[in-house]
Amino acid sequence: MAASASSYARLLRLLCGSFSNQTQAFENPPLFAHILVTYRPLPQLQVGSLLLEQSYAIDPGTPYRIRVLRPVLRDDQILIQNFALRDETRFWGATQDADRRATLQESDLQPLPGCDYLVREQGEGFVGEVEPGCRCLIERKGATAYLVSQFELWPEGMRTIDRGHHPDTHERLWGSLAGPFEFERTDDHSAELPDLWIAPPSGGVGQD
Ligand code: CYC
Repeated sequence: MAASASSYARLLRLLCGSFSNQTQAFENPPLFAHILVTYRPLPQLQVGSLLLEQSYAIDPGTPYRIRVLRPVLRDDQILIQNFALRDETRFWGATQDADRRATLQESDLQPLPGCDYLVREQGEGFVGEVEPGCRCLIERKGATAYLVSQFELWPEGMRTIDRGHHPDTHERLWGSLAGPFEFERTDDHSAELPDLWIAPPSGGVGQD
């Protein structure tokens, strides 16, 4: 199904929030660590740019993953581009610090080729997976792996599963053994989205 500007805006709104898997982590230690995930808009960057931090709840100021994610609408398909950050420690904790967030510039972004996410609407939410081709290569603990990843997002929460596989043997090298991380939404930051990013297209009728 072709995506529209209104579904693009809905994805941005649903992503902009804070999420926690506290329930899952408390019910299933030690299979699931307690993880916090926050996405917040970066209005000074290109349309759709969101700062993402993932951290352990015991140490929220030291994210194990900080990225810029940028949903884009291209040829009626929603993609999410993923970027790493140059000297990323400068931005640790910036999802909770508006002043520091405002210093992040387009020149701080490093594209992660092969790591675009393909997204489609499903019911009240969205589902997606990393683009085909096994080209999203990640160096971790001295080994290169390609990413296999899926997510689901809906108004109350988010479910994600990320795994790294060996490029030749396809053996799983890292990632959850016990299935997806189940996050509940704990906060909504969509009010911080610039109006221009989520405005309905001008011209009205027939565009949607
Ligand atoms: C890596 N997770 C990645 C990568 C992508 C995503 C694209 C590879 C590129 C990168 O290094 O950033 C996931 N990107 C997404 C998702 C979307 C997207 C889901 C849609 C919104 O645009 N990931 C989890 C768990 C946690 C985890 C909570 C425990 C396993 O969702 C970890 N993801 C994780 C790790 C990496 C990763 C450890 C590798 C990053 C690295 O080692 O540098």
